Amino acid sequence: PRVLVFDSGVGGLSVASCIHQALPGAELVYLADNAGFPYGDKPEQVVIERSCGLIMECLARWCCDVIVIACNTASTVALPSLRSRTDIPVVGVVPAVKPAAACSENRRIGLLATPATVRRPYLDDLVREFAVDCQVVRLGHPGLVLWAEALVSGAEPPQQELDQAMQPLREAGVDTVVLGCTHYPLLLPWLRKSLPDVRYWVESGEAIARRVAYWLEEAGRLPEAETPREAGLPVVREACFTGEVAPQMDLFLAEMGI
Ligand code: DGN
Repeated sequence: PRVLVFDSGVGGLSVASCIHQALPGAELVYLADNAGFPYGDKPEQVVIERSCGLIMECLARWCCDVIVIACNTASTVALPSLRSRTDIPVVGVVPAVKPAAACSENRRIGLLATPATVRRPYLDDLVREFAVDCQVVRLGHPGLVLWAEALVSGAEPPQQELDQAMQPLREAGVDTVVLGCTHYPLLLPWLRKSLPDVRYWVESGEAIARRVAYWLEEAGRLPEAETPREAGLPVVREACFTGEVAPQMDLFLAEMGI
């Protein structure tokens, strides 16, 4: 089976890595619109047109069994349009508010996402539905996604600036943080330093991997649990970037275990 994983940049690799761990027998095609990065400050219509257009082009080249929009920002706006253009199951990401509410002991949750995602009304619905008894501090920071992307070129995130940005979450004393952007798991070592009292860091990758497994099973394409990949076959069958790629990308992929 083959799974198409899409993001505006390298953030979706955090999701690809979870899919690979859960389904080592599945082949991944990674598509990144890094020429259009970042999506967080683009008008909705632009995000819809770019992401759907690119995914459809990629599907014309690679037959895939499931499509994953591994980008919260695109998932919030592009899912209906993409689903109307293809019969292939599409899995989107939503910030993991529900699992976070299940973890939090002091009922104080921080939600980190792009400025676009924290503004979307569906987030209010998620909080109302799953975390109504929690104080949810939303932080839409434009820098985080850029720092995560710069990791590919070997640039360390500026810890002091990050510490400053996390101040509202520290002040609120949150014990749980939702990583509501697929780039953010890449920043975890630095985020942990900034917020040492946080006990639970919740991302969406594992839930997405389960959803992918569900659709593969529905299609009778689920690889057997212990199917090892054939030796020598790359996990990412093809990595398509719309823009320039840092020379260290291969190394970065290897570090992520994909
Ligand atoms: N990885 C994308 C997300 O989950 O929202 C980043 C969006 C962006 O390009 N800013």
